Amino acid sequence: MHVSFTATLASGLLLLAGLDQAAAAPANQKSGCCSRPAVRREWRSLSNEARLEYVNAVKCLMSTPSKSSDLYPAAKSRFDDFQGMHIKIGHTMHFNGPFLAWHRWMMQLFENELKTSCGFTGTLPYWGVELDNTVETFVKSAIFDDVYGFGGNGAYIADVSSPIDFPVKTDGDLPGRTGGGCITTGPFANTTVPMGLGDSLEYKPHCLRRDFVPILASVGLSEKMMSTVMSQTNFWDFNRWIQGFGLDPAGMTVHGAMHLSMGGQVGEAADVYSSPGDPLFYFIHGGLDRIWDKWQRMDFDNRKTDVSGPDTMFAYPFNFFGDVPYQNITIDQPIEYPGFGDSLTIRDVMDTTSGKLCYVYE
Ligand SMILES: *[C@@H]1O[C@H](CO)[C@@H](O)[C@H](O)[C@H]1NC(C)=O
Ligand SMILES: *[C@@H]1O[C@H](CO)[C@@H](O)[C@H](O)[C@H]1NC(C)=O
Ligand SMILES: [Cu+2]
Repeated sequence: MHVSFTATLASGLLLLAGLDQAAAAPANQKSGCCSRPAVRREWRSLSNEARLEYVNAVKCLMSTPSKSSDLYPAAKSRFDDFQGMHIKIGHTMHFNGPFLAWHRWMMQLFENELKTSCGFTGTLPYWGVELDNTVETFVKSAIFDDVYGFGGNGAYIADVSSPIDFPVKTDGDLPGRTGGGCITTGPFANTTVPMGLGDSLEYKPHCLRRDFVPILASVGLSEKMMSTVMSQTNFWDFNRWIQGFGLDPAGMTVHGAMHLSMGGQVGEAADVYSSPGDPLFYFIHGGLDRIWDKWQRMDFDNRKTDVSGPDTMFAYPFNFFGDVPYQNITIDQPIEYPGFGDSLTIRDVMDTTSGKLCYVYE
């Protein structure tokens, strides 16, 4: 079954409460103690030099040979290995309980890989959605800068109905799409993505497309939406507000809006499985991890252990296609990262400042 994030949005919806100013400090995880957490920053808080260091580290990872081609035969680079992993087990960590925890560790693995394989000295930057949640600001986002960013939209292609040119795309019509073409400017111009779109590890090289839908950002990432998300009092409800209430027009919330505002109908970033083929993926999930962390820290004593939801994709309460058998997860649910080391449990990633994690969001 091919599943894309969703169709359109009908209704609008926190502003992330005041940002904590954490002091800049290097990670210090010696003896499991996180006394000086690394600070992850919003893209616009980075100097141009720091932005270029990140862009170049990602490009370096794209030219670092795959280490997991036994698992992901189409992967040429270590960057592609991440995409392969996300496709292969994509049905185990979307529209379910492990979703946020699984992606939190994926972000850490990616940051670690940039450091160990490419000498990156910074921290994973994130997308502060509150800066780009209008139609006007979205398209001008510094994240899409051609020099100090990741490049912008593809050229507008009005008709994307051809099943030959566009075999896999977001279901339904997305009014307000503005792109669809291959990326031709910026540091990732002419990037060839080896796998996808969709749930397949087959070698299917294709250009990196983007298909901005700014209206989705203006609704799904609005102050109203974010305050509703942040006012949820338990993980069950919070997770539903992050992942959405359906793939129907009215059901899309934050996660869907982040992916679809960039990926639209035919772009890589919109695909549930192959979206890590677009390096923007790491801004999306860094941004989402920051929202989860922010929500946790509003009542940390309770929320550092609050996790729930089904173990199965599209099971209740994400049963958008009917009921499927499932069990509810516990905090000891395993989370797997084939090709990237040992599996963990959700408990291992509940606190960004303990155990294997040692970072805070500025
Ligand atoms: C991208 O490909 C096009 C067409 O092959 C070419 O004209 C253009 O110079 C390339 N751009 C970059 C940045 O490599
Ligand atoms: C899972 O948890 C939800 C919320 O507490 C509950 O409504 C549902 O019945 C549980 N499902 C199973 C299979 O235990
Ligand atoms: Cu994902």
